[in-house]
Amino acid sequence: MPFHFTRRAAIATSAAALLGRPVMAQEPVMHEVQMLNVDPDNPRARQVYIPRILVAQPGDTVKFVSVDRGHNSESVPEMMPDGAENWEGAINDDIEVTVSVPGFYGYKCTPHASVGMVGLIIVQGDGMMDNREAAQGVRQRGRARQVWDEIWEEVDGMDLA
Ligand SMILES: [Cu+2]
Repeated sequence: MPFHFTRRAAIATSAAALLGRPVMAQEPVMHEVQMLNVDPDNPRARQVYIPRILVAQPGDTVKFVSVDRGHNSESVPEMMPDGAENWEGAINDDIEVTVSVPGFYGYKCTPHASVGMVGLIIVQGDGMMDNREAAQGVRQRGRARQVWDEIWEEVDGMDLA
């Protein structure tokens, strides 16, 4: 029924215009996070995720790529939004994680968390800030504490709205 289709489309268009958003939902994106022994831009930084802060949209996939051996990605349950699924990759495995719940996702390399191999995924959308404080409030150990301080400071400077 072309008439109904057109009318519905027109309503959707005006609603989207009111919200200041594009009419069509964004296509899901595949992001990559590299697991590395050395940061290519800073040889003094060892055991790193690049990028260590990633901004994604609900429905996107994050692929952790085992560029160097000996690493994995494991979500930190206390640093996950309510309702989001935890993950635990095996050492040396590339894994793909689809993120659907807005919020802050903290993760770590199981063998290297204590030397600061940690990272953050921020999924934008309604409720994004709900676990922001809880994630930052998690007690960190060793070098991870310093890295998380740097991460949260960087997050504070980001325009995430
Ligand atoms: Cu590692």
